Amino acid sequence: MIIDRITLREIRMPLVHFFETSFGRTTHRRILLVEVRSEGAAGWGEVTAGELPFYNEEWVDASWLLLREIIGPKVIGRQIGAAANVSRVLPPVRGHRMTAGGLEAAIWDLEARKLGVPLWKHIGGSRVDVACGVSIGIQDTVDELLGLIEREVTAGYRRVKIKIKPGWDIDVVRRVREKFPDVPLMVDANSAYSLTDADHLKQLDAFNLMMIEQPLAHDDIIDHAKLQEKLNTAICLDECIRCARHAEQAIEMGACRIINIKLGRVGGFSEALLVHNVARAGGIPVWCGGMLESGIGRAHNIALSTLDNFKLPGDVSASKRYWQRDIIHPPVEVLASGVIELRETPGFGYEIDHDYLKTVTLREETLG
Ligand code: OSB
Ligand code: MG
Repeated sequence: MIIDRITLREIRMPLVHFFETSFGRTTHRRILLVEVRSEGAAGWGEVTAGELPFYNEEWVDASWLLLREIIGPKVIGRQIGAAANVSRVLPPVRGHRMTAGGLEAAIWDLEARKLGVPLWKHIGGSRVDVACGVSIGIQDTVDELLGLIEREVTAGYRRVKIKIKPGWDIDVVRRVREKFPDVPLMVDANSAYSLTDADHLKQLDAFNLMMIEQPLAHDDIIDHAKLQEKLNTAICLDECIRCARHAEQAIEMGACRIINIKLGRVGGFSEALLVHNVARAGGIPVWCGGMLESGIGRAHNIALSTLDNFKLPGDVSASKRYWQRDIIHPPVEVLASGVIELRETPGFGYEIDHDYLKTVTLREETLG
């Protein structure tokens, strides 16, 4: 394939409900979208970086520059081969995997559309529906949190994840468990603790949690291995796993029993497939993480979740939990049984609502 043009668009949309993690509260999302064009066909991807470099080192403004100045020019007008090989033709940028991953995902979408097949089949997925969980942020009060959990469980979601941080952890989980003794429940700390908190975190063993996600530093697999030895609850790594080699090392060290795969964090579908395969070979189940995506990134996550080792419900939920109106049509919907059904439409499977997209676009630039 030869990429003729790349169009970058930055959109801004308010979240239906604020989302708070241990590193801060988000009320609006600024999202960078990547459209690639080749011989009249289009493919779309989403850069999952946040507005500020707090989840990892990436952020929207840096991603825009990197795509415009460094990555885009290396791709436009060149024979790039198959989508599976794109990472090999990109310049050797260290890190910034979400940025490259947004472009890589767009090229997979383009290739699937050119072949006339749904993206999920094109990457080798086999599930015809995917199980959904919800990620619920830190709230102002525990009562508000309990109300939100009630609503999501009633809607059919198959597991609940709540965000924790020092001061919003053991007592909150205790109250959630009192009200919902049987709900499949997990917590995500987004690196808010250190190994010296091991005894404190050990108290979470009392609540029959499915897992505790990324309790320690974003780049520290070794300390997670030490912590996992002390906990009965499974550790799930998110931030730490940026490539398949990290997954191999984490598994070898016993740093986790579950892995969250985020398409952007690992740099796109090719690396996500490798992480998936490494985990499967090590007997480690995976699930698909989310980054408060618009419909485009959401649809890519749904496709990824059809791979066979995605054995646990992911943070892939309905558009309406995030957006009053999504930029895709139809919006992503979750059935009362807690699943999203896959579509047969070529590519990522949904239409782009171009009219609405225009109204939320802050800037747009075409390269090539
Ligand atoms: O750690 O999984 C995370 C959102 C922003 C940054 C990090 C994370 C999250 C989520 C939200 O948990 C998942 C979603 O609903 O998209
Ligand atoms: Mg996480």
